[in-house]
Amino acid sequence: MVNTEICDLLGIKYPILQGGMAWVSDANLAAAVSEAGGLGIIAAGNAPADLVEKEIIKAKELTDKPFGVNIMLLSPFVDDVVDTVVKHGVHVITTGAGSPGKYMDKFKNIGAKVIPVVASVALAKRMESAGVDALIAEGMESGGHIGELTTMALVPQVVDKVRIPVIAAGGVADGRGFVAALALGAKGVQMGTRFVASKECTISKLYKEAVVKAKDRDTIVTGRVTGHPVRILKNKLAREFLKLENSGATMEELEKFGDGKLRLAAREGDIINGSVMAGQISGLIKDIKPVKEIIEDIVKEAEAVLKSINSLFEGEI
Ligand code: TUI
Repeated sequence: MVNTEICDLLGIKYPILQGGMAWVSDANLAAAVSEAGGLGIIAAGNAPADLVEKEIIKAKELTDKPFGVNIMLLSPFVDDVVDTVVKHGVHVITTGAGSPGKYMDKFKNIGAKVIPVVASVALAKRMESAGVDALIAEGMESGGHIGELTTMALVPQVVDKVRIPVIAAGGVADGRGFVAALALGAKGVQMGTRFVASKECTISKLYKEAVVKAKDRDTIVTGRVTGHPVRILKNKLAREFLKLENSGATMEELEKFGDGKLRLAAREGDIINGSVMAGQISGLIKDIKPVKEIIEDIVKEAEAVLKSINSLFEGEI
């Protein structure tokens, strides 16, 4: 057993959240994670509100446990997605790629817990002042859109500067990472890539296998030039994107080139020309397991890790 204030805040058994990954985190994955005692999260990504609504309805059919929706604040449909989430009284709202400040009143009116993803201490403090319930401090080890700091450096600095609970994300995929996050002062973890390689994840098998096959240095960051750094697995698309970037292509050209590429990889299984977003921890992931096993193995492993660390301190005067 492991119990932190995140469990009580969100009404879940284990303080383990599943990252809201665009084109990946659907009702099926989210419901499986919530059923297994974690917090499943549906990703709105760049999807229109009616699609997000369908997933929310489906998740409610699949589980009666709490689940969340991640709102990607750069989405062209963000206002409609916010209204949909509010209409359905979603329990937990996480946000990414910006500040949810202007939507706070709407979320608070329905009693939802609001947990933005932050990549800096400054934004963490701003979000706390805006009245959010907790924070996800996400390091640059993560897949997808990232900040500049590593989880190791970011989490304790955020923890020291806010009073609300902090959840660590980026580079966590097993019991060791979970314990490390707790040691840094986090009250829970969010994992994305580990849940990509799960049975219940509905994306192309080829995408999952690419994660399992990946080694420690197989991810790369594109988009640094445009100010939208995105971590993906190295492939033809990554090489072409970087070439275009270094040739001085405009923001519009790069955006046009990147458009639809995540869907291409995740849903159509084109892992050569598509954008295979995945974290640095891919190299640690060696199998595709049921979600329940992933969560229970992490908790079991964490207990063993703690015992072995404890033994290092035994025998002291
Ligand atoms: O949002 C994510 N990860 C994502 S979103 C995404 S969809 C996408 N696809 C292509 C290009 C761009 C996005 C794929 N992966 N993680 C949460 C996250 N948020 N990481 C970093 C941030 C962040 C960055 C800057 C949050 C706020 C911020 O600045 C806001 C401000 O006001 O300072």
